[in-house]
Amino acid sequence: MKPLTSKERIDANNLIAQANRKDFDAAHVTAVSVVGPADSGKTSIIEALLSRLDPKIGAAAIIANPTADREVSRIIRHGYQAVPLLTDNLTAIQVRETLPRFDLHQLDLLLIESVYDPLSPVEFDLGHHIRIGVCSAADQDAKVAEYQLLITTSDLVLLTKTDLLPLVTFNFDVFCQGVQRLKPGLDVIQTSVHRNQGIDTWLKWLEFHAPSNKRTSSAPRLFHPFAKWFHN
Ligand SMILES: Nc1nc2c(ncn2[C@@H]2O[C@H](COP(=O)(O)OP(=O)(O)O)[C@@H](O)[C@H]2O)c(=O)[nH]1
Ligand SMILES: [Mg+2]
Repeated sequence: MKPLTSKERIDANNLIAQANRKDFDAAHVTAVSVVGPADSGKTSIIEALLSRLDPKIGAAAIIANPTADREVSRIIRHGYQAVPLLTDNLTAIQVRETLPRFDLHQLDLLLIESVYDPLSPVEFDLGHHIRIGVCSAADQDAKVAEYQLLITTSDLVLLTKTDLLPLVTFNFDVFCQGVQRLKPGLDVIQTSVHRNQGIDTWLKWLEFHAPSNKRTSSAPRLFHPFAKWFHN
């Protein structure tokens, strides 16, 4: 059989991504893609978010990277379901194959962590509603210029590990200018899981942007865009 061209693969991926999003909408699940380079702090911010989440909110995660089977334990220990996918190039098709493992109707929030590799950014729509681009203060400030697809497809950027800022040459203004050049108006939130900084701001941002107002009036309203997702 003739191998698919790159365009055919992306078209097929995007069709499946639409089917995923339809299923998430039908079950009133907000799907949040969390993407960034390896070691940028993605699992750490997901853990920090889950530890602040109101227990009434049904949440789960898909963790996609070559060592994901070890990383899922970091999510499970917070009491949430997490499914590993051993891949460094996540596709909507792989997400779809994983969905039967979740009871979507019990979920409000599905976090999908995957690795961004600027050299192979092929299938990128996973069927999510919101994409969080993750960059780290341990990286170089100007390197964001190489992360074009990550930034342009993100709805928010988290700059992680900001507790390191006094120790490294990373310039926050240079980083923000790089982000603005790629996608003017995109918000950047600074986070540090070590200092517990920025996590509540991120959670509030998510609460505000979740497309959860699609719940019907008869359905149980676990949350709405202005409801609190986190507990104090
Ligand atoms: N200093 C500092 N290190 C962090 C922070 N968040 C994560 N890390 C460290 O960065 C490394 C990679 O984190 P991880 O969450 O596994 O990254 P992932 O590969 O993007 O999921 C680990 O050694 C973490 O302890 C942070 O806020 N500050
Ligand atoms: Mg991870």
